[in-house]
Amino acid sequence: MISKTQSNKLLILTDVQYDFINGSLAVDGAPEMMEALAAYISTLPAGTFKNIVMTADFHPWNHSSFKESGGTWPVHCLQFSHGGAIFQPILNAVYKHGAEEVTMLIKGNNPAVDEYSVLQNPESGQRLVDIIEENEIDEIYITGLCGDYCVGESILDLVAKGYGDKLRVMTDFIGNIDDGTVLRGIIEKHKL
Ligand code: VGL
Ligand code: ZN
Repeated sequence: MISKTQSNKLLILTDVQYDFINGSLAVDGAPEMMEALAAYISTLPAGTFKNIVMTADFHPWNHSSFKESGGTWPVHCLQFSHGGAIFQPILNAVYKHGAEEVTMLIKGNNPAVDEYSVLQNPESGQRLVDIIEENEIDEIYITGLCGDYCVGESILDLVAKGYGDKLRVMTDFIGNIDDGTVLRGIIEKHKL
């Protein structure tokens, strides 16, 4: 699929957190898919990705997206909880990969706002843009959970920032809450 070439590659692993895999907001098929993603990263030549960014939903206990606070979701990805932790097989694969830099970016930390896309978080969004620009990234590979929310919204924001031509959407490693319709719609609409 991906070879180590001269182009500077960034891998974005979106919200590969236990609550979306086998916790309170578990996505169908996510355990197998995320194991497969970890295995895939492990097979790549070291340093295929110059940069790896891992995003994390990082909610305070009273986050407005939770049902008990008037939102739509069950409690998930509480700050520093097990459910909010990064799936260990992926973390292991990432740390062994030999990227120049691995960066953790949080979002959803403000109780008043939901930030599906990492670019909606002011600090993390700016950091991601800086990483893309400073490393002269040519290709942005995006994976993770969930395609119809956080991955999809991040794709839309990256397209809006002008990075559509660099985007590579790895649908084999993106789990969806719906049947994939939302993500397919985004990919088709923006010709990704
Ligand atoms: C997400 C629902 C609520 C996601 C985050 O990561 O896609 N979905 N919070
Ligand atoms: Zn959330």
